[in-house]
Amino acid sequence: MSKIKVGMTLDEFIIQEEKGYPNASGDLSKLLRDIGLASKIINREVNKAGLVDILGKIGKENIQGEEVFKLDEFANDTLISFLKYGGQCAGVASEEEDEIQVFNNEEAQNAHYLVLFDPLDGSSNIDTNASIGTIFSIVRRLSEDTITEKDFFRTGREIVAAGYVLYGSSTMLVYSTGNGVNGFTLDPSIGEFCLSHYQMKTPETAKQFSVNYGTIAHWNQRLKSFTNWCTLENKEEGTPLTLRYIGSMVADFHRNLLKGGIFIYPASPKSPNGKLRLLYECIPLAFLQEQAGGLSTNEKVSILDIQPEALHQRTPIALGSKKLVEKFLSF
Ligand code: P6P
Repeated sequence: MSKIKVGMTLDEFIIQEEKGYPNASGDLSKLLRDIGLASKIINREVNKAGLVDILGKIGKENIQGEEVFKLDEFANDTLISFLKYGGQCAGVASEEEDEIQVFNNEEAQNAHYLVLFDPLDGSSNIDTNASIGTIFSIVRRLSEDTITEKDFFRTGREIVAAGYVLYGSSTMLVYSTGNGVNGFTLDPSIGEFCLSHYQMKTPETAKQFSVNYGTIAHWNQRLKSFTNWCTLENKEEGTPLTLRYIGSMVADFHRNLLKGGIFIYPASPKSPNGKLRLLYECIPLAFLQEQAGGLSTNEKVSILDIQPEALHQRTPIALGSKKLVEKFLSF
């Protein structure tokens, strides 16, 4: 009888899960705990953002050409600090860092894992109190030799774990190590993430879709035909669907993961590879989506089969309920 029960803490869950792998060193478990701890610190600042001088922009742009908010920088620095000194991580790739960060401190010398993350996705929503999130994926370093970008350029089939933290009406950590997706809700009264969503599965079909209609002028025919299908009155097809678009990928993704749906961010003439980053946004969320029974695509292949070639490369993406992604690809 599994000792997994709703309400157990993240640490207790990880210990129980680890028992299923007698040869596990426990390093990945410790790394997941470090990420959980860093996210609690980030959560504390996100939750009081309106009260202290941590809102607003810092007057610089990141390599993406996007305005950097104070909370972006705080989240990035917090994650790097916990990972650098946690002893399980040998280096990181961050949306906020131009280059990979290889750790040379003593604690990181024997670390086997690398972490790729978007420290605070949805920054443009920070000042309006909409949900934002941290997205991460974990890979093993290729060898004990010097770490290079190639160690980070891994397909979604090679990652060891992926997850996100959603700073919303409640704060949730959702992750997978390849054996299903589990969600933990932060209980502020004890400061612990507690299991609230065991073995999350995305419904095969659903009544909602998520796309920014403001970019319709640049859509390809497939997206125009699919969204037209979504809005038709057709009982047999189960349409029309409801449009839900928050503009914060983690929040849109999390809703679809739970309720079913499809999220689409297409390519456009301005962004021929779309806006969202492959390594630390699309691959981790596609990994979770496929672990939860859904599908992901760049309109040619699964997001998990794209071979990364550049640290901040972007990709068009559609992911969500299996039948809705299949319908999208059928046009
Ligand atoms: P648009 C937030 O800035 C983000 O990177 C994702 O979280 C979100 O899905 C997307 O951009 C929204 O982009 O162009 O619709 O505002």
